[in-house]
Amino acid sequence: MNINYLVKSVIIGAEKTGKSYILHKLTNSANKSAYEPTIGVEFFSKATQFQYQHKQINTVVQIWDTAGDPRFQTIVEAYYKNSSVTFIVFDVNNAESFAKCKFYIQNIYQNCDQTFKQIMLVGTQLSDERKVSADEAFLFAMYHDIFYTEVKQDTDVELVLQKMIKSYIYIKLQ
Ligand SMILES: Nc1nc2c(ncn2[C@@H]2O[C@H](COP(=O)(O)OP(=O)(O)OP(=O)(O)O)[C@@H](O)[C@H]2O)c(=O)[nH]1
Ligand SMILES: [Mg+2]
Repeated sequence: MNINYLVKSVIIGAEKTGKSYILHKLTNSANKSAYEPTIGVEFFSKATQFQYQHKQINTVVQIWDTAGDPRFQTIVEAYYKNSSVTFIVFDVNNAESFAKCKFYIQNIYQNCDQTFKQIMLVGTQLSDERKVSADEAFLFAMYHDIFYTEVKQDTDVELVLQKMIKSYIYIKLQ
């Protein structure tokens, strides 16, 4: 039996943490090596399939890529209010970007309907000097009852996406 889903998701986080980079990698679209900040929001879409409880699950995941620039915060908020799955990205080499995750989580919990909402904290590593340990990020995620994963250049980001979609669908099917 095939089950088809459309999943709305959003990727948020401080400026220059690798959000657009992840989405270009996921959708195999050309990414410029020089940093180009996202202006407002940009749309990506990814079809992904997996087996789940002996069923073939076909999903189209809509992903809104958002600007980390605080000038766009109001616009960005409208998008995460309407998404079922939220990825909060920070750079493990940038302590400020990690501190900002607390703001995002509180903002989501205060302003969004929690029904069927899944949140994943994603740590990227854009340089060599680590400022946030995996333990610290993991404990932070556990405290807020959300998932944590780290992505490096060789990480298969489609598997990360699938992991999240699976947990979302599992909750929906209960
Ligand atoms: N070496 C390396 N560079 C990366 C990686 N991910 C992103 N970058 C680079 O880091 C820079 C910032 O990435 P973006 O993905 O544009 O950042 P962003 O989070 O979308 O930033 P805003 O749109 O301003 O919020 C770009 O120059 C990327 O090429 C990575 O895994 N490894
Ligand atoms: Mg961007």
